[in-house]
Amino acid sequence: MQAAVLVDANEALQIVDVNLDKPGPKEVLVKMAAAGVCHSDWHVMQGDLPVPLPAILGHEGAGIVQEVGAEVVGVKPGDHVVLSWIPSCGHCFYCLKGRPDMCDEAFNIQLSGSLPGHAMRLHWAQGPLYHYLGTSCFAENTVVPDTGVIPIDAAIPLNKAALVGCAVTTGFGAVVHSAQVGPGDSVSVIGCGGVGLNVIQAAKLAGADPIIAMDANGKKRGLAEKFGATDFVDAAETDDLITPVIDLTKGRGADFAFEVIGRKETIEAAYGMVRKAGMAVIVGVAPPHMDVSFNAFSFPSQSKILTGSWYGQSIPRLDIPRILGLYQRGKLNLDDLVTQSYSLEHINDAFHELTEGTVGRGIIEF
Ligand code: PAD
Ligand code: ZN
Repeated sequence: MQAAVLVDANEALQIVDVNLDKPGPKEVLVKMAAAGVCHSDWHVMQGDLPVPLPAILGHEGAGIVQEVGAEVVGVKPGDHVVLSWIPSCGHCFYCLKGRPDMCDEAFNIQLSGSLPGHAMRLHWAQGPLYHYLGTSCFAENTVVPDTGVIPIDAAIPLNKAALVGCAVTTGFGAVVHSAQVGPGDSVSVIGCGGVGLNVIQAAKLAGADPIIAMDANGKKRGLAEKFGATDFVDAAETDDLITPVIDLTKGRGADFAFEVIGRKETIEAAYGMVRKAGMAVIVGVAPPHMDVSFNAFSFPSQSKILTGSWYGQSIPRLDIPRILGLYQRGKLNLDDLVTQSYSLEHINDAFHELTEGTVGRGIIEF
């Protein structure tokens, strides 16, 4: 089958023929229909997120089950599924605590580049070929753990459902689970890409007002407003993102700020633009060696909450169908998120356009 392989950081993806084993007892073989192009894959391609290479990237996908292992329950061939890049085990400390986003087994899968039990189902002529986040969906087919497939209503177009595998669930959950934004709360969102637009639309759904969107690409204004932004700050025109937020929030600062890029300056700005006892939520993924700096006196004296959000602190098996239900009833917009679609052969163009900051979400259609 054809797949996009990353051999080494700072190289283009190679479209090559690879082999895929049959699924193990608790694994599922999925024929991919669509896969979103997320900045997290780009971080890996840039060498900013170290994972075992060579690997097949892609972690935001949907497809149709072809084959299931002997011990799989809950999905069968023909089912339409969204892949979850946190295939939470259900029995570790964090799963039992109701925090499957922090699942130990899912973290081990991420670090090892394999499936649970160190299983490797991908091979190519050159030697080992690693899995990525247990999903590896930049390929015509993939084998994933049964904990990483979420069955969905077959009436939902798979090229829309794919986005719920990462961008939508991450943005929605950051607002609904991590921050718990309520009606009338003021929200600022730095970065209006695939994930940031979903922070914006979830904030709108929660009743937030104002919703202040910020992006270094002025062309994002239209998309941000379409998804619910009440105000837009063009970050290319100012180094000071804090003052506009103070001005738009009666001189106080935002109740909630979301950083959805992963840069030092914008993470520090997010903390700076929330009011006393407000909350800054860092969604953007920064390189592991990067540090940020905050004024120490402000911690006790301003009592701001600084936190992060990983996969929207979601429970994928509950949240993915919940989000798709909101889409089906017209309350969440997935249709306008996809601004470009590409064939697998053109995946490097998709990443190029992602870095230009012009796309809502680019998607690979198989
Ligand atoms: P994207 O590339 O679609 O969007 C990033 C946006 O930020 C673009 O619109 C850029 O124009 C804008 N931008 C870049 N630099 C600046 C700047 N200095 N000031 C203002 N705007 C700027 O990315 P994405 O939405 O796919 O991902 C965004 C981040 O979220 C990225 O770091 C990704 O790795 C991370 C992510 N986190 C999780 C999680 O679970 N926490 C999940 C998925 C993605
Ligand atoms: Zn992602």
